[in-house]
Amino acid sequence: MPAVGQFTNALPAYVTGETQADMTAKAAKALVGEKSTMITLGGYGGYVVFGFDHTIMNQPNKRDFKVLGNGFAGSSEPGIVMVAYDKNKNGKPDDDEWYEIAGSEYTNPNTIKNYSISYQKPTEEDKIPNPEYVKWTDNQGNSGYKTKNSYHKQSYYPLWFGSDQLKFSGTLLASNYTEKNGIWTGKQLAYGYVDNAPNNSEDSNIDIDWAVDKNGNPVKLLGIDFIKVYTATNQEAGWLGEISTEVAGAYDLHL
Ligand SMILES: [Ca+2]
Ligand SMILES: [Ca+2]
Ligand SMILES: [Ca+2]
Repeated sequence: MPAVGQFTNALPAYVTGETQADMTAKAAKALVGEKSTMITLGGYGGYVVFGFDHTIMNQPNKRDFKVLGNGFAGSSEPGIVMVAYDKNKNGKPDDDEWYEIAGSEYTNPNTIKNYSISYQKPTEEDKIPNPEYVKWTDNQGNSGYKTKNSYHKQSYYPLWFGSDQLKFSGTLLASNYTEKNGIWTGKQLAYGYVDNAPNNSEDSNIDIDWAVDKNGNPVKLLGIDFIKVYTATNQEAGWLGEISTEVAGAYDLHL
């Protein structure tokens, strides 16, 4: 379920009449297998959940898995990772099986825990560009707009979703993009995020030992069976559009 974004309904492509299940199948086709391609998560909170065909073991003192994105120096659109170990072996990630990976910004004073945001479905699609395209409000008393740009003309609101309000919650990281002379640069975070460090970098590898519970206490997991990734920042970066995490598959570093 992506949030509002300039590649929503495009990566993967939505065709009129398709359902959430159809879109999930398209996302799976993009992410699963050796020849994976990208999906977009849109703005803050947009997410994807996927599982593996085996448990990725938590090896001591080693990073255990990697989620692929398209980050490179100056283009970091961090996504937060949640992990689940299928403790009750029912083949599903149950609510009480999820833990957050505490990346480098987890204890940053500018990080907001228990953040939530709501996006209102747009009523005007033909006005392009539109700086006041989709209104959002959050639980911190803030509100603003997601913009529509001239490059991407389709609706940025997930059209298969049956409600006029999209709501997401989680941890919010501080905006990491800055502009200088018309050039937008996204500062790379140290570790623990998706679509942040390049795929071929150690910095994009994740250690299951970084998992924490709701109170921030470290948890000892034998391994993980499921991953959730969601866009961690709520930022519009001028002509670049919204900052949105891309995901292009994942793998076990021990195989
Ligand atoms: Ca480990
Ligand atoms: Ca990206
Ligand atoms: Ca389970």
